[in-house]
Amino acid sequence: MAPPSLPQTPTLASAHTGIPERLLHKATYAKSLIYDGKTVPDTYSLERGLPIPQGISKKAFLSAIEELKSAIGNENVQLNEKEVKNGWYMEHPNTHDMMPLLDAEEFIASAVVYPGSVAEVQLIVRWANQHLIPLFPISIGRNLGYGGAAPRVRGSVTMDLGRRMNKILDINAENYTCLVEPGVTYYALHEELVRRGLQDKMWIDCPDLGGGSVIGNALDRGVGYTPYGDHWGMHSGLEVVLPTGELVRTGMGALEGANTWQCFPYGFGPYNDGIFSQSNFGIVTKMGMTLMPNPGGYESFMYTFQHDSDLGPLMDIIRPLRISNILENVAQVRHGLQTLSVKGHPRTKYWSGKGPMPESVYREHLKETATGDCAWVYYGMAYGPPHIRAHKLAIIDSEFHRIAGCKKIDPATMPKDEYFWSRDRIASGTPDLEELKWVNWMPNGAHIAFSPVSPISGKDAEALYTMAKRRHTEQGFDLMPAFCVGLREMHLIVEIVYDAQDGDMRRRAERCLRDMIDDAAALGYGEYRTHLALMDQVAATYNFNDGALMKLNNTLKDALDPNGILAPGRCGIWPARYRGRGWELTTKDTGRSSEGDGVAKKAGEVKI
Ligand code: EUG
Repeated sequence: MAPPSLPQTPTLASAHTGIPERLLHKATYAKSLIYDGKTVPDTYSLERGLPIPQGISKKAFLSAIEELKSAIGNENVQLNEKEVKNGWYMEHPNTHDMMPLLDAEEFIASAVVYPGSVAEVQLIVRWANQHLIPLFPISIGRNLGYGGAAPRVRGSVTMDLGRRMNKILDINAENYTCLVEPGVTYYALHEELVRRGLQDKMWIDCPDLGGGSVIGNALDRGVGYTPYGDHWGMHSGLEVVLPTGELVRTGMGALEGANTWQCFPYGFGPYNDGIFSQSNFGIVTKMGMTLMPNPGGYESFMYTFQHDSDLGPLMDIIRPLRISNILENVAQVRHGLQTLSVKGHPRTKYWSGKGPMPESVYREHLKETATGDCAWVYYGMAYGPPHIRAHKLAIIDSEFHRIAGCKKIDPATMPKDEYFWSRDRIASGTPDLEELKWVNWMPNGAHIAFSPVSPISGKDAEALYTMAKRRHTEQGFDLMPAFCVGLREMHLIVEIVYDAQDGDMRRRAERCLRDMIDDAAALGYGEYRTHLALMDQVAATYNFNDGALMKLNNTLKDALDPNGILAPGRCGIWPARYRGRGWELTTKDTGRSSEGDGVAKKAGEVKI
């Protein structure tokens, strides 16, 4: 057990990143499990000192920082020169990636700035243009598994929008919409619905963990588990500060005085929102989001399947049911091993051998759990009043039972603290913290995701699963896949859990991820999202017609950000000043530095 001296997790009452009071006991327990598994102190000194971005002298950089301090206040600009702290999910750093894939001092900020208004965001952007300093905006910075809060370019100044811009600007109970600032988390939005007595009327859609920014997650095209699980698809309206400092509202927000900004996403003319997601073309300062009406009842269900080889037939059964909305939500089809790891214990509790845990070992342990011995688990939900649910559940039950050995687990048999109930909360709009527990699989547990997209088909699921299994076995990792089933596609999520302090394991994790990305591309699959270190490689797999898509992105980048100050390298998009200087990290570079050889001296010609 962890020492009782661990400080209490901040709650929403004291921090915008905090945990809701109702989940405090869970946070306390999760934190103790994580700190039990840490073998090194949280805080470490920066061996390489203040990370100055390339293209500016230390003297000029420090003088620019002084200038910024006098413009927005000393307390709103912090240099990152001595030491950093890793913490854990609920007390995460905004200076670097606490789950590094490369050396911990590669993806790291030189300073963090905290704007308090849109005008200050504009001021900071103009300052960055003037001094040619790379800026990396974050909302909350909990993009964990994909780089967290870390900038792609070493020494970037991180703009932490969330700390001072975290208001829920509007909840419209007639239209079922809201308008939020970057620092609003799923936890905070949900608590506000409860506080206003609206939770019975409308739901949010949240990811597995609720600490992320509603804006940040949608911009990275994250996924949740109600019928509103496609977060980007469910947003309506953005307010954006462009890299040159102009302020834009998209969709109906462009019409002064419109009351339709959160009701109709498209407005008039080109639909521009897309260029501000997974990009470095602007800083989103407000976003509209739709809310789901309470469907008048809901019911989670869970089915288990006995054989690894049931995966293909199951997916072919799921596809027509999902497309016709008999299966209504973004469900997860999880591997048995992941239902074991989410109990929160180190893998050594079950097995202490090297390499992947043998199937016979984890299946024996699964016998003791609520799922029982199985290869796959389907977690889903039916919505609506009882007679509507009964109709759909009957179809699902007879279809799933076409697979021999399929079992429906009666929810009434599951204890209150069983993981099933966490899926139940999430699929009904109540954010949770349970999912965090599998990071304890390894000491100093870190995770990086491989996230390819495929049609909902047995052939595709098997091809990806077989490939991932081969690469995991080669590098000695346990394979814990989960398929998140969208409407006509599914995201396979393979989180490699590794010991962040173990250099050899980190390099094997990188090798495994890079091999899977290449293998997937050779089979025709691409990732929907990826870690900072892998963005160049993933972007290069989107290669139709001699990389025409990246040429278009580059054209947009140069037009919108002539000085190349905004999040250089994010999603593989490099500004002209960086291009052709070896900044791209490609498949062969495992373990190398993240930096290229300088930046062009001359900035763009546009005056700011
Ligand atoms: C998860 C889900 C994701 C993702 C990363 C992690 C959680 C897995 C559906 O998207 O991108 C249990």
